[in-house]
Amino acid sequence: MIQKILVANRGEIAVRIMRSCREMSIQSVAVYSTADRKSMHVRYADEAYFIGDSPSSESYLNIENIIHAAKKSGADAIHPGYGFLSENDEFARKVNKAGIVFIGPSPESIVSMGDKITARKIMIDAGVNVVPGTDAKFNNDEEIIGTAREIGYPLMIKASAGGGGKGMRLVRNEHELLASYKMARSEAKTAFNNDTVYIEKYIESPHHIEFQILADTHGNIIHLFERECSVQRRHQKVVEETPSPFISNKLRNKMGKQAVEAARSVNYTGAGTIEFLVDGNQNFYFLEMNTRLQVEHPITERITGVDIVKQQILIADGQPLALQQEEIRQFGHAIECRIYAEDPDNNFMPSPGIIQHITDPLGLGVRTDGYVYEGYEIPIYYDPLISKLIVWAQTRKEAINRMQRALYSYKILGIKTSIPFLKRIMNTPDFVNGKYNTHFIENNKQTLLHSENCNADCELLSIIVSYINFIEQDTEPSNNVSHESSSQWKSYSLKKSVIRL
Ligand code: MV4
Repeated sequence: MIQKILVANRGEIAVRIMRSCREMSIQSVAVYSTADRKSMHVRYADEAYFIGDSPSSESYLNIENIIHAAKKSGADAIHPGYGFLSENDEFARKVNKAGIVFIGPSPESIVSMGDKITARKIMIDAGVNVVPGTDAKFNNDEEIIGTAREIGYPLMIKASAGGGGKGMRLVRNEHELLASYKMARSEAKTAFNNDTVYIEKYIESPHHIEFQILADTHGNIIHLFERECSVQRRHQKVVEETPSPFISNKLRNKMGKQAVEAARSVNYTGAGTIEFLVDGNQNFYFLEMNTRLQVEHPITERITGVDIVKQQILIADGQPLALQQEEIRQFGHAIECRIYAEDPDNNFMPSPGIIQHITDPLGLGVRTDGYVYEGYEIPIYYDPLISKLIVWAQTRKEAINRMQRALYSYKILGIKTSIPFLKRIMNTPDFVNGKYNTHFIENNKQTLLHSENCNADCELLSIIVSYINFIEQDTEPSNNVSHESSSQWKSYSLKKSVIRL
C-alpha cells in the first residue's frame, strides 16, 4: 500500500488531496515555491520541500526538482492535482522511471487524449458520438471548400494540439473559410508548435456536460454521473452543478454508457472526465477527455458519496474498484461556485493582496475547499482561484437558496473577489429556472457584467490605460503568469496609478 504521497501542486487542491491522505493514514509531502512559503498546503503536509522560485516554470513545472523532492522525501507516489504537470506525459514517464507511482493514467492515455484528432479517431472506433467533421489533411483550397460544403456552415476550425477553447475559430460562411483556415493554422503553430487543425460542424447554443469516470487496473470502469458546466466565462468554468437540469434520465444513461466506452477505448486507468456537447434537441457529441482530476469534482463527491481522490489512490495502488455501477446513485442536488481573487466590477482584474478577514459559510450541506487565511498574501504568480464553495440540498431549488445564503455569509476582506458576480448568477432567472446553455453569461451580460457597461469615466480611464499599455507594449509580459493575467496585472497596476492621479 502507498505510504507517502508527494502532492505536486499548490493552493486549494493540494490541501484537498492531503485531507484524503490523512484520512487514509498516508503521509503527505508538500512542495512549495518562494511565494508559497507560508501557504496552507505547506503547513498542512507532514513534510515540505522547497522546489524553486515563484514563477511556475521554476517550481511547479520543474520536473527535475519535483522528482528530486520525491526521492529525498521517500515518497512512493506523486499526485499531480490539476493544471501544472497533471496532463504532462513526460512528467508521468519520468515519475514512473524513477520508480515512483504516478497517481493518474498512463502516459499513452495522456498523449492520445491530448491530440484531439487522435482522440476523435479513437472515439469513432469505439462507437462514441463525435461532432460531424473531418480530420483530413487538405492538398488545396478546393478540397477545403468542398469538405466544408459537405459539413455545412457554421463550422469550427480547431487545433489538434489545442483544447479548453484554445485554438478554435468559428466560420459562418464560405467567404470566411480560407482566411480563417490559414489563420487557425498559423495561430496553432504559434501557440502549440503544431499547425494541425480539423473541421467540425458548429453545434449551436450547446450545453457543456461532462461525465466523471473511474477505471481500475483490472478492467473495471464506472461512471459517477454528469456535471453541467455551461456557466462559463471566456472558456473558464464559473458555476457547475449536478444533476444537469437539462438532460433526461434516458439521455443520462446513454451518455454514461458512452463515457465508459470512451475510457475503455484508451485502456484508461484512474479518474478521468469525458466532456460532451449537448444541443437543444438532446443530441450529444464527444468533445474532449480530460486525463486529470477536475476542479469541479466535489459536486460529484457530494451527490454520490464517493471520495474521488481516495479512489485515485486506491487505483494507483493496484486495488480493484470496490464500487459497482449499480450502487452509484445521484442523491440530491449539488452546486459549486468558484471563488476567484478578481474584481468582477473591473473587468475581472486580478486582485492579489493580503486577506484581512475571512469567514467561511457554514451549515447543513455547505463545503468550502480553500487555502487562504487571515494574514495570508495571495501571490500574483498563479491562477487566482482561492476557493470553491460547494452546497448540497435535496432539490435544485433548495440548493440554489442554500448557495445564495452561503454566498451572502462568505466574508473575504482585503481583496476583491468574484462573490458579487456569483450572487448575481444565483439570482438570474435563466439560471434559477435551469434554462441556460454555454451562452448564459453573454445572454445575461447586462445584469451580470457590470464592468462591461462602462460609463464615460471608465471609458476615459480605459483609453488612458490602453495608451499607456501601447507605449509600454515593448516590455515582455512576465512569463511567470499567463499572458491574459500578466497584461491584466499590468493594466491593473497602471489603472491604480492613473486613479491616484
Ligand atoms: C465546440 C462548440 C460548438 N461546436 N465545438 C469550447 C472549449 C472546448 N471545450 C470546445 N468548446 C466548444 N467546442 C463545436 N463543433 C462549443 C464549444 C464551447 C464553447 C465555445 C465557445 C464559447 C464558449 C464555449 C463553452 C463551452 C463549449
